Amino acid sequence: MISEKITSQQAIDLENKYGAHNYHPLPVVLTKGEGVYVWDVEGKRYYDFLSAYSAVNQGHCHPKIVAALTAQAQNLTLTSRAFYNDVLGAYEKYVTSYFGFDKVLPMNSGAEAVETAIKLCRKYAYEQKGIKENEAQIIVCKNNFHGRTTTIISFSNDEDARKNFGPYTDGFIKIEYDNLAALEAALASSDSIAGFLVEPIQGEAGVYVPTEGYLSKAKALCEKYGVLFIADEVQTGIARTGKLLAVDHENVKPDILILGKALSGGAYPVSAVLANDAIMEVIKPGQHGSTFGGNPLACAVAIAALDVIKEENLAENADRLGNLFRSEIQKLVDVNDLVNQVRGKGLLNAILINDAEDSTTAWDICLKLRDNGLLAKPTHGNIIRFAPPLVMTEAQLLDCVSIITKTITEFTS
Ligand code: IF1
Repeated sequence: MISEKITSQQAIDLENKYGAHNYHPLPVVLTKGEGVYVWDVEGKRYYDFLSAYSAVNQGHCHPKIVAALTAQAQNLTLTSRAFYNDVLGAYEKYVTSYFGFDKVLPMNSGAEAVETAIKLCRKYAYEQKGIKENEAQIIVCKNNFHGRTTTIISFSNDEDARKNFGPYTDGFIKIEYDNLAALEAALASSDSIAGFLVEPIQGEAGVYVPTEGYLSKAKALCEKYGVLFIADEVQTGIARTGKLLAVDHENVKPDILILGKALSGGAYPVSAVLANDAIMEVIKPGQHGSTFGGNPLACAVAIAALDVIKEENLAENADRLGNLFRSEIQKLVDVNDLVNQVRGKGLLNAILINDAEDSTTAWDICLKLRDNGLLAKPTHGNIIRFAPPLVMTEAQLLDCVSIITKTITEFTS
């Protein structure tokens, strides 16, 4: 237990010296989170406008989720799946009926759930569709982000994410996002197409919301060609975009649904893959698993986290506040040349800074936002993502709009 208080600089120095440099964090050192707020070690309070990349939709340290975590932690945290326990089945019943699928395969990180969905899709293709073994192809979109394992970065086109991590995993076809003609061409290109893996909104790419109808038409094309529609809702799910799932905006039911992040409200790594029996039953004992997957602590936390989403009407709140946020920030876009566009859905939004992708302007603006009490971080180059916890009130949102407006208006590079 670290007992003595350390300064921000001491904490930064420790991470620099003893930690891998796989991130370039904004220089702020946090020590407490509650609801929409976080505090740094010097006691300064900030609005959190990143929500740990949409893992803290329910707000930091939500009392109901923390209570579930601490209660379960007093009894039983991990059994492995070598034995049954009294929480996993109850969670599986709860989460499958919550999202409307027959079965769930519980994992821990989002990337693990994406990997699980890939394995499930391939196995279904070989054993149910008769695709020749080792020849299954999965269609993915350019500028995707689905995690950082070797297979997942094999189908990334982000050089930072994939360079010098080869040799790469085969079996993926990259197409243009939000392009139905490209999707149909790929679907028709071979009899070995097993699945289409897609983010309903491309988050890391810069919050790209596809054309209205893209998801429902893409699903219809997948049905036409007998290909599984796999929705990666790790970032867009759990009420973030103003509906329980982003695919709900178009009433699309994926064949395979991938969840993570806010499935636990940020209190514990919990991810999940949901599918109906015809697909999920291709996995037999010993063919997939994980030490921590579906552990009692994760299940207790996830039940509480999902309860909160419904009890506090967080999807409706995200929808209403998202519309308010975009309409308010649009007023800034209309008068300030530094901001080209505001885009998003629900409380997953981003602004496009009018500067070169490799400029430091977005970063410098985030440093000023920090000084003004709001934490956000650029995604690619000149795009700043804004994703506060969904428990935000209208008054707090308008306070944040004025911080963003003030910061951008006063910003001189
Ligand atoms: C980082 C952002 C990136 C995801 C989608 C799967 C995963 C993610 C749609 C994997 C994870 C995180 C990873 C984190 C930054 C953040 C992120 F878009 F959310 F901001 F990178 F794109 N599918 N996204 O967004 O889940 O294994 O991380 O639990 O790696 O820098 P994970």
